[in-house]
Amino acid sequence: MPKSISITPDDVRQSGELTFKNIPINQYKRTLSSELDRFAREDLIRIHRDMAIIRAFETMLNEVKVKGGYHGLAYNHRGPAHLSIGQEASAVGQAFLLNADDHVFGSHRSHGEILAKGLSAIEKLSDQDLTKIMETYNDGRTLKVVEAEASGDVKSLAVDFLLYGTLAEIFGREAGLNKGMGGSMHAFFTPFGIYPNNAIVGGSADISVGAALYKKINHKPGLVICNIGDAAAGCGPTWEALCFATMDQFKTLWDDAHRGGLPLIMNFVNNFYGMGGQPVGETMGFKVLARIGAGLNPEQMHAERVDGYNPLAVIDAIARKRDIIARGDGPVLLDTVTYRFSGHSPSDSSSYREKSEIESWQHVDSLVTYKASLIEAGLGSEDDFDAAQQVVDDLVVKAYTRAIDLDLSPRADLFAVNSLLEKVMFSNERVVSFDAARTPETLLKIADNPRVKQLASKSRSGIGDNGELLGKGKCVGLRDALFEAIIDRFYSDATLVAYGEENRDWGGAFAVYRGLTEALPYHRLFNSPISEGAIAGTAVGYGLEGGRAIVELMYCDFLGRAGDEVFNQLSKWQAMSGGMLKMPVVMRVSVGSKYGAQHSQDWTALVSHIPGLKVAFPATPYDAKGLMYSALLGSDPVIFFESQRIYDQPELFHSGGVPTEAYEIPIGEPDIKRGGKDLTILTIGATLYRAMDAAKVLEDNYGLSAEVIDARSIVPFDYNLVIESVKKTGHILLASDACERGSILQTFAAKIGQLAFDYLDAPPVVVGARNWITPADEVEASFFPFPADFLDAIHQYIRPLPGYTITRSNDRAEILRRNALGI
Ligand SMILES: Cc1ncc(C[n+]2csc(CCOP(=O)(O)OP(=O)(O)O)c2C)c(N)n1
Ligand SMILES: [Mg+2]
Repeated sequence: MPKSISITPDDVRQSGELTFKNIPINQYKRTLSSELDRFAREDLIRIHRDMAIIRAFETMLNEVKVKGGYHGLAYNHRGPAHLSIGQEASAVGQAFLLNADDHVFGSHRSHGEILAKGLSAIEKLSDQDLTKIMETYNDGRTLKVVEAEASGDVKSLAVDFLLYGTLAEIFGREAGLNKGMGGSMHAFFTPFGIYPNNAIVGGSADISVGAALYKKINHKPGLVICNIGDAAAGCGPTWEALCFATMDQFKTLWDDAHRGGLPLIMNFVNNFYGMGGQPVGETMGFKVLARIGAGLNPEQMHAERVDGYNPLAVIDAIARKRDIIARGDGPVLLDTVTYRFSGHSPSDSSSYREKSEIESWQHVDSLVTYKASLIEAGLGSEDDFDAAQQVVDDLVVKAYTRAIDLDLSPRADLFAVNSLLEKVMFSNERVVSFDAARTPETLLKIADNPRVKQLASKSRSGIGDNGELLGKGKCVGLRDALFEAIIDRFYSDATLVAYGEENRDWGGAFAVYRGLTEALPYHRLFNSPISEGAIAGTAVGYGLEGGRAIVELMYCDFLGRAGDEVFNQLSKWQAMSGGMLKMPVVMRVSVGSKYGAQHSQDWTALVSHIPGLKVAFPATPYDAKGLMYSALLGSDPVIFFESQRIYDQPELFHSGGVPTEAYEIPIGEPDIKRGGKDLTILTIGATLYRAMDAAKVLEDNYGLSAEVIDARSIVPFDYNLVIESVKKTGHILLASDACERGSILQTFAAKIGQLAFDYLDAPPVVVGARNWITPADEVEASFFPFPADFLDAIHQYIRPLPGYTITRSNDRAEILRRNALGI
């Protein structure tokens, strides 16, 4: 909270009333004939064509799913098809005015939006641009299929490209828009401004906010539209996204060049159903969805209900909302009324609605009513539209015939070594700046930074000239080392932003960012709401748009609050895009120790289990700085664990201490912290220091030399160093502060057992925390592994220590007893 905002009792204790503005509902009153002065005749006709294309495309898919083929050609599409038959006008109306710079995100039901946005972009882009896009995208693979029989102009070819690319993607073919790795619910095509569609209900909400944030911070043209369903209004992340999007600071605290609301239209595609649940009358209480705007900010997000069965009403709304955004008064909220004739999916038997209800909407089918108004306005005859329909049907048949042909449209060979998915799970690039042409915006020279100056007087090493341990206050600690890497990167990459809870002014919850507030303007370092989902989700949107973000969840215990964003979004989009997107997002999370059950868990296993995330956990200042540099120079999502136990830990291992200059430690390389020949101890995180203590006891009391290896990274992880160590020692113990059951160390142990079986004299043993809640700090030794636990495990399972007395029995009977109890 900045000091400039003062809370006074006189202000906040005053009595009064809060008033609301009226929220417009379906206020568009014009007829098509009265729009002839605002629209070109061919545009009005094209609106109908685009709706007809979507209808034909979705009808084809419905037939494929229900009848096992289309146009006499059998095909078994095993994947999903959430169709939008009936919803065409809302998609085409929305896309009509948009340019390729305007980015549209969507839901599982987005085929129609993809086609509408694509058709609109094709209309607006020059032939030259279209040709370039088609020739370069996916190395020209998609174009190659459609250009073989091309006969028309570039725009016609581009329409073929769009239909085929979308369908090939739905059918999982390598020439699809995302090389078949996205599929029906996730397909997208960024050159036309079609951004990721999301199978998680409400999943696009916070991602879109992040995309709008990217545009705003980096002065990129265009706006962002988030299309989510009406039932998504009940999702927590949607609310977090709305809160994040409407933060006051955009319009008050950010500097002149960046002041103003986000360029975002949060559009609820309101078809009045979830799958079968009904937000109005059953599962929600708002009655009219647009009402929710009233609770978000004084502008009520300019909320409005618009008739999505009239494409012209939607165009009118987009035009007006675009003006609001252009004057810096966004974001805006639309409640676009529509209805799907089709089921939730083709297997839906519509048990939750009356046939008469569907028929009442079919009665006002926008394709029929809009066509009637075109004819009435003299823009065509029935015969003209019949002929146009034939052209549309032929387009869909052509796309279908090509997309089902396995010779023309093969799937990626995922059995091959170095397969497509192996290549796109991570992008593995080193990128100094995602906008090298721009000078990073900062407030003072790095040398003038008060913390940088303060650190200049500290010892870089925790060990003095005579080998003595120096006091922590005198040395550069782990939090300082992180700060040095982070602040330096802010002076090299203009797109880099940091945000999260208490990031500004407070200096980050654990003071890693102290000194950053002085260095960075608001738009590069800001406080977010307490919205872990939105912190993660907006970073996903920011990253996939082309910027680099470092975000913080105070405690890794809060990962659950950002579960979907971390597990399904951050980790997935590089691969689901077929390698078209990058995700340069570093998420800092900390592991606590003395704050009890909900603030002291090591959840490395959770994120390490999810394919698509890199995971690092340094335990020394030297490693922390080098790994942070690598994370902030990479192009992949990194979950960066830090232990609160050791934030002030000086460097004890690297000779010379923490270098002042930049250096990188590759993510994935463990490091020997103590050489030895009798036993290997592999640790993750702060457990390193307790392993060092145990190693000393082993040396002093039992004459055994333990080799201590610090994992430093978890994903990726190069096992070679550990295997080499085991070859020498024949024994390995693995330790971390994570609960032992399901710990990532169990995977490490199994792998080492498998790969180094011939060299091991005993199976690898994992020592972790008990499978309990984290108790009070005073009794933490009963929970976290301490040196005595290491010695117990070594004595009982690795090699007996002469004369050793067990501290806490952990024999076979005891392990069986505890496991039978689930503890
Ligand atoms: C988080 C989450 N919960 C549940 C589902 C299963 N699901 C898929 S679509 C859907 C209904 C979504 O309704 P709405 O958001 O209104 O979109 P619509 O299907 O009407 O287009 C549900 C419950 C899901 N995909 N994601
Ligand atoms: Mg719905």
